[in-house]
Amino acid sequence: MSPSACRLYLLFTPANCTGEPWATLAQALAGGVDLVQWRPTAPDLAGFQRCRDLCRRAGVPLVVNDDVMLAVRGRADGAHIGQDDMPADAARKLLVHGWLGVSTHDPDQIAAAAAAGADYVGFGPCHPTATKGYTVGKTLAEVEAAVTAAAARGLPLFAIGGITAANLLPLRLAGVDRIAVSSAILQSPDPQAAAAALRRLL
Ligand code: TZP
Ligand code: MG
Repeated sequence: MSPSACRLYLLFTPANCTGEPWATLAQALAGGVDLVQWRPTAPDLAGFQRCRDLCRRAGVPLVVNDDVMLAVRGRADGAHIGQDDMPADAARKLLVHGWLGVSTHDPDQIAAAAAAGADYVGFGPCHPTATKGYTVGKTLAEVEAAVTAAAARGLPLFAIGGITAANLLPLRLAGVDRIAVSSAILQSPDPQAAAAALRRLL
C-alpha cells in the first residue's frame, strides 16, 4: 500500500478525545479512517503499542508524529515531521522502508518535501483550529496552489486544519481529495458516524 491509497487520515491524540480514547479509535476505524497518526501529548510507549495493534487488526497503516526513531524501532508504517522537527532528508535516511510525511504551509515547502523524498505532505491549516492554536486558515486560492504543487510532483496531499463534513465541500472543489482530521472525529458524539460522513465526501 502507499499513501496515495489513503483518503481519511486520523490524527489520534488520546487527550483530544471526548469519549474513551480506545473505543473512539476503534469506532473511527470502523467508520472508514484509512490512515492513523499516533500523536500523543507526551511520550507513551504502551499507548503507541496499543494503537499499533488496533490499527494492524483493522489493516490500517500507522504513522508516528515527530518521533522517527519510535517509528523505526516500533515497526510503524512511517513517521510524520513538521517544519521545526528533524530535517526531512535526515528522516528519509532513517526511514529506509517507512513512509515519510511532511507538514507544509506553502508551495515552496511542498517542493522541498518532494526533493527530500517525502511520500506525502500535509497542507494547512485550511481553517482556524483550536487543536493546534491556529487562528487563521488558508484561502481557497492558496489551497489550489498547494494542490497543484503537490500534483506536479506526484505527491499525495492531505489537507488539514479545522476540517469538518460541513466545510469540506469548498476544499473538494479546490481539488482536495485527501484530508487529515482530529477533532471532527475524536470530539464527535458518534466517531464512527463522523468518520463515515467524511469518508462519503471524499
Ligand atoms: N497541523 C495543522 S492543523 C493541525 C495540525 C496537526 C490540527 C488538526 O486538527 P483538527 O482538530 O482537525 O483541526
Ligand atoms: Mg511536529
